Amino acid sequence: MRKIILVVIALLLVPVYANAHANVVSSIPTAGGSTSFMPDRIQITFTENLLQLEGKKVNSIALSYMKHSDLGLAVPLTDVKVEGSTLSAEVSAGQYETGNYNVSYSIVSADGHKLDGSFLFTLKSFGSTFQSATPSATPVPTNGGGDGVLPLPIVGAIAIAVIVGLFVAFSRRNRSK
Ligand SMILES: [Cu+2]
Repeated sequence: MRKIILVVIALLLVPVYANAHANVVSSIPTAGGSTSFMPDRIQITFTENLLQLEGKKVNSIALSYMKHSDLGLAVPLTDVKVEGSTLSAEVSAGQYETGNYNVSYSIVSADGHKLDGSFLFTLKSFGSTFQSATPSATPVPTNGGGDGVLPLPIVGAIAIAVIVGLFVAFSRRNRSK
């Protein structure tokens, strides 16, 4: 009888475990927040430890300056590190323009589940530096790995704009009836 109870408990626990997907707990800078200085490291902490495989790039993080809403300029990141449930990378030394920056990440939690996402933060002070010794390292434009391929956050933004546009058009048409 005790064995049966244990099996039942084990079976009940399986879906709970399978649904324990990683989520973002916190980040530096705060998602959707604003900051006076570009931090020397971008950092994201998840609800679960991240998977690490020797010699394989399982988890990635990228930073881009959203010069215009439709254009992201990649900001070089180095020293990508996974420590438990935290993914971080060093921001290249230099000066950074004020405006919106997008952090995108692609991780695999220890249970093998993949999670992609992104968030924005705003740099408030022009020319903010975190290492004034380095004169200038303005974000360098890149093609993001493929000509004509829009980064996912931008595709998402366009999709939202289209949906909002359709919604507005639809509700206007309904009102005029
Ligand atoms: Cu999971």
